[in-house]
Amino acid sequence: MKFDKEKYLNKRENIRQTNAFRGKLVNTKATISEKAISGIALSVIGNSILAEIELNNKNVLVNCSVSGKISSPNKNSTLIAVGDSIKIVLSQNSNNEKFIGRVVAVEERNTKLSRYAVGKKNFEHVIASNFDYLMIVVSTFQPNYNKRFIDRLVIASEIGGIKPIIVINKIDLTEDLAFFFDDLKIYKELEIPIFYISSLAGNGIDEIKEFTKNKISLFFGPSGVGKSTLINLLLGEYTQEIREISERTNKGQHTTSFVKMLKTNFGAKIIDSPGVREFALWDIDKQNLALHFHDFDKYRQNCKYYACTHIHEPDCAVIQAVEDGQIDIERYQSYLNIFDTLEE
Ligand SMILES: Nc1nc2c(ncn2[C@@H]2O[C@H](COP(=O)(O)OP(=O)(O)OP(=O)(O)O)[C@@H](O)[C@H]2O)c(=O)[nH]1
Ligand SMILES: [Mg+2]
Ligand SMILES: [Zn+2]
Repeated sequence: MKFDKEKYLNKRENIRQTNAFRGKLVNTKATISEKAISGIALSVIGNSILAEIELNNKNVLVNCSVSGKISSPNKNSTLIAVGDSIKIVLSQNSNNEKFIGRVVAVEERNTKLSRYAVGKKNFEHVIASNFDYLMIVVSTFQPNYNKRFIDRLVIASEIGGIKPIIVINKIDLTEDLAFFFDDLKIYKELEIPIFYISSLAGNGIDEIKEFTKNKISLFFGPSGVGKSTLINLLLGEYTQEIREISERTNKGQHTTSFVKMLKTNFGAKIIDSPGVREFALWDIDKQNLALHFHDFDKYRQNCKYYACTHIHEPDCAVIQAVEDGQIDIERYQSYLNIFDTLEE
């Protein structure tokens, strides 16, 4: 793979800003100014937050900063994530032309997608909050999908209280769609909706529009699967003023470098996000992992040991079901895989 310097620098800058940001103090007891108004964070880049607020019965965007202590119920967690409900004190800039805001508080998150923060012990990295659907976007080929990734994200969505949806993009790259239907059968059995689409040829886009209407959906997945291409189709002509540095300098690369919420003209709110390679689960341990594998549910109760981990214990009904072909062997592989990466 070619080294992409701009992408690297963008990424490094984001990490630097995020780390600086994490150092901010959280004050859970602060009294919030009566002047503060409510808003939603649409993008968070380091210290600068783009928020949507209601002003004179109209929704407007306002650039905000964070300074000093902010009141928040979330400890050891991302201070402000896209989707967060925030409280803002407004003021006008020096020319009295434009409103600017200062974030003074963050509210409790209803739903969220969280991962274990990279390189930081016991710190929750919230990718986005207060949304409905986690659209797990993968492609048929270029890059090939990986079911271990899907399994992790299905668990993360359950932990965060979000409904998982699988989106298989780039179906134009295969002539054997039946293979994918068969390979992903287990997720259908788990009642996870699956969309087969091509953002290049336009297949399945109307179905995605219909499905995401009046909902807030985070599009999440590995780099290059086509999240932004799909999102651009959903946005159509209607674009919002959230530009990326790389788009502005127009170097011809569109790799997404930060999370941002966008509005469509058909009533869906869409969150685009940078591609991920690894995803360490947050808020789960070895003991409760199996509870998130619902295809194990009907066997688990027949294990001989109450605290069976379904790995080495004798008379394990889950292992028996795998051997009998009743549990998908790849799901069991995922289980083992994730089990190994978790704390006791
Ligand atoms: N063949 C084919 N190519 C596609 C399709 N959708 C997107 N692509 C191509 O895949 C490449 C990556 O697309 P992006 O939309 O930038 O992917 P992304 O998931 O947003 O990537 P990151 O922002 O890096 O996470 C581009 O060259 C797209 O033209 C599709 O349905 N079929
Ligand atoms: Mg992208
Ligand atoms: Zn067992």
